[in-house]
Amino acid sequence: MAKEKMTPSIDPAACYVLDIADMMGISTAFSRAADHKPCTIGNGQSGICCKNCYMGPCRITKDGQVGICGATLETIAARNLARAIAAGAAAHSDHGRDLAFTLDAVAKGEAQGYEVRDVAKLLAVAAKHGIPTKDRDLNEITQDIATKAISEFGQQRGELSYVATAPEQRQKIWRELKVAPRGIDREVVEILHRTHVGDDQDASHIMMAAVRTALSDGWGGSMWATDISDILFGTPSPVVGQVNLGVLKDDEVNIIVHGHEPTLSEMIVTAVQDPELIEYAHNKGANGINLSGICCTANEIMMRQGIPSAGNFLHQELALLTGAVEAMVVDVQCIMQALPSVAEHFHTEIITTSPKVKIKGATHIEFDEHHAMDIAKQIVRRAIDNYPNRGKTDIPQIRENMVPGFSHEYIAYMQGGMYRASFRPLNDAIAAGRIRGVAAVVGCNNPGTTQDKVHMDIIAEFLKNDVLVVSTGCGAIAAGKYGYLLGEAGKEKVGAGLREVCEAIGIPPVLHMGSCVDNSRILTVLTQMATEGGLGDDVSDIPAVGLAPEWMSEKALSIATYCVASGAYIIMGVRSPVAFSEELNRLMSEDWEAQMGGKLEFVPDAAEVVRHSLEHIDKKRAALKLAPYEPKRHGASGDVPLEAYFELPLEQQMAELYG
Ligand code: BF8
Repeated sequence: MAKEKMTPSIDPAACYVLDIADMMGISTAFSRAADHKPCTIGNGQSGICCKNCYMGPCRITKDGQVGICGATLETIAARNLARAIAAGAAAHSDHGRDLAFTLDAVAKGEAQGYEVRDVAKLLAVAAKHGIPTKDRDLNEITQDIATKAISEFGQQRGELSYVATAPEQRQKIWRELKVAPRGIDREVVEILHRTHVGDDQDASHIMMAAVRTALSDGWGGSMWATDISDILFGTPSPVVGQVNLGVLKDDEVNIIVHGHEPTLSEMIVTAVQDPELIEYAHNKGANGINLSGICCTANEIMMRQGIPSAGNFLHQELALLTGAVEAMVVDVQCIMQALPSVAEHFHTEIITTSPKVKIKGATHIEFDEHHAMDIAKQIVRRAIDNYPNRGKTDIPQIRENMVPGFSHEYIAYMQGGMYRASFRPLNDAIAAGRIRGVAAVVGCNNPGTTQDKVHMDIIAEFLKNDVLVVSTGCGAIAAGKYGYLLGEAGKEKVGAGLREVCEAIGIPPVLHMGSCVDNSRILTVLTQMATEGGLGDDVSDIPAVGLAPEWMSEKALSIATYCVASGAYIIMGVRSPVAFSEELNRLMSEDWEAQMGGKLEFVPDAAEVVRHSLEHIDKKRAALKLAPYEPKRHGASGDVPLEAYFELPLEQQMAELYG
């Protein structure tokens, strides 16, 4: 049967550039996905495949069949999923490790161009890990934090120290289930061991080990990555930025940084402001140097420096198709191997920089934190040298303003200022029903589904239903493209109660909280909401859900699993990697909910996702004995002209004021 033609994207900038690709006969992830016939065994739709040893591979296409070693459907499904979670946890955590090495080099005075930019954060992180700060030199504290972080990767026994920062009830659950992570590398290695032929054969036992590995990411590697990035580059607070392909400039040298780690990209941010390099660009006929980002590197430098984002994951090839990019500088994760073959139609140079990532056809300039600024300048100079080679350009003039930068510290600050920072107003607004609940809509783009559509359909419904949305990763970039990251996100778009809160505090209805490793910030927010009081004692009590509607990476599976283990209801879209194993799906929903209060489900349809989410939020509200959510109950305050307000009966005036 012919494959039904899917609309590739709801983003007009993407569609504009895809027409260019069509005209030039250049393939992109969109066209390759349309032509591709997915292996239904490999994606779990019509069976499952085990290739963990060389007696097979064994294809299991119905329940009751077993592999050559006797492995059952659910064991094979659990092994495959556990390996994917371990790979995702490894990627996030290795990112955290590299930041720890950079911090270590800073403490030793060996990291050219880096410094501790956020002393308050340094002291807060030290306090979290029991590192003394009183009367100590900042360098000594920095060294102790770096040493502590590095040691947690190789730690063999005990618990990661962030475990003790989770709500007490949560810690108890983890200890009872024996899933409190011991050491970051140890948990990843153990999954590889357990899933080797002839080892762990019990699906639920394998998945509990996967839970511990995912927790070593969320409450370990990723949390370290976020905290150390804040120490080195500053804790984000709201800044004005811009997003979409229209941020590229026709008359300037365009450099795009793409990938994940902020270490090199932050140096490039500094290098492009160097007067000598700007002068050099002028000498080559350009009006300046224009830096932008793609994927989570974009989020890192957008959140802190307001550097524009050229788009999310599926924009990486599209940016090159404008013909206006002199250099795309990549580090790790989410980088398509197709980039050099798209770039070869233009003058663009793809530059790999990580010792871990090389791509045939790309130039490799290896990053080293000890000489970071020299390397950053070398890359910028190279891009400028490439400017005269530019041919015809075609940049869609489509861009949107956005306000990212909602770190958990800023969210607390915005609710009470420097002296009364707290989560009390948010908890109160949820308790009063002004805000029905909170949803984290995060994750990737996936060309298996129309780009940004499910993200946007879900966000639109949540906002109408007074659900406050937080976002990270490529989902946050998507929200930015359609204007949801602005305070003026539209009266008709946002329910009256939620709008009242957003207008009173002065925030957008969707809060951009950062990159994918910054999902650890969401864990911290949930912890602070749980400990603030009024919404139960644990993350699992809060009327909240987490969604990754267009996910594609193994990291997303790790994030989902650590969020479930932290007590959240998580729904992932696109398709289930374990669809064929009813037993494993039941285990991750029913069993995990009974054991950990959180559950994981795969639901591709946006309307279904919203229905499940709102039902869950209302169920949690009822369990907390909060008033049932009523859409029209709140929100008239800003809409009643003052004279009209005073004409209201006193009772109603009070209701307008206090809910
Ligand atoms: O780091 S960049 S595609 S994997 S969401 Fe997804 Fe986007 Fe990749 Fe997470 Ni971030």
